[in-house]
Amino acid sequence: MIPEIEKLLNDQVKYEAKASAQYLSMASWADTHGYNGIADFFYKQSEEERVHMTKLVKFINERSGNAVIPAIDQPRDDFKSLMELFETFLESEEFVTAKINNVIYECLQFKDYNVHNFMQWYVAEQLEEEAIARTLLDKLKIIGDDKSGHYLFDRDINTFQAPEAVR
Ligand code: OFO
Repeated sequence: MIPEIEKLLNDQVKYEAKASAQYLSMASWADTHGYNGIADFFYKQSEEERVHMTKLVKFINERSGNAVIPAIDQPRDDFKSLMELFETFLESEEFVTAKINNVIYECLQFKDYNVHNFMQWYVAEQLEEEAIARTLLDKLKIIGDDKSGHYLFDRDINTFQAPEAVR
């Protein structure tokens, strides 16, 4: 495996692991604030990011590279509001998308079409995750400080889907 690409993929393992830990922390925050639907949503997101990470670990090793399992800093758990929670979600997804785009850019520079092809799955996944994060944030902006709106948002969050255009 091209060393520069291996390094970028290992960095990506770290970003996926960080996202998984961050979403677990967000699920826990929601659980302790009475938002059980939101907690379930983030427990699921956390699992998904762990799958993204594991897929990379296996791919690196299968391509005769060496996957490095990273140490992870303690994630944030100091959210002041649902809005802040979901802004953090969108920021995290945008960050991961930028990193994935960079891996793809470098694959083209190094003519590593195999990794380029592998990374397309992540591109599609990010498109959907960013869309759902934006949709949820838009709904929260409409709801504002309305407590019964928050109640319904929590009740219905696991039925929301990404817009059809990205599915
Ligand atoms: Fe949504 O972060 Fe993984 O790819």
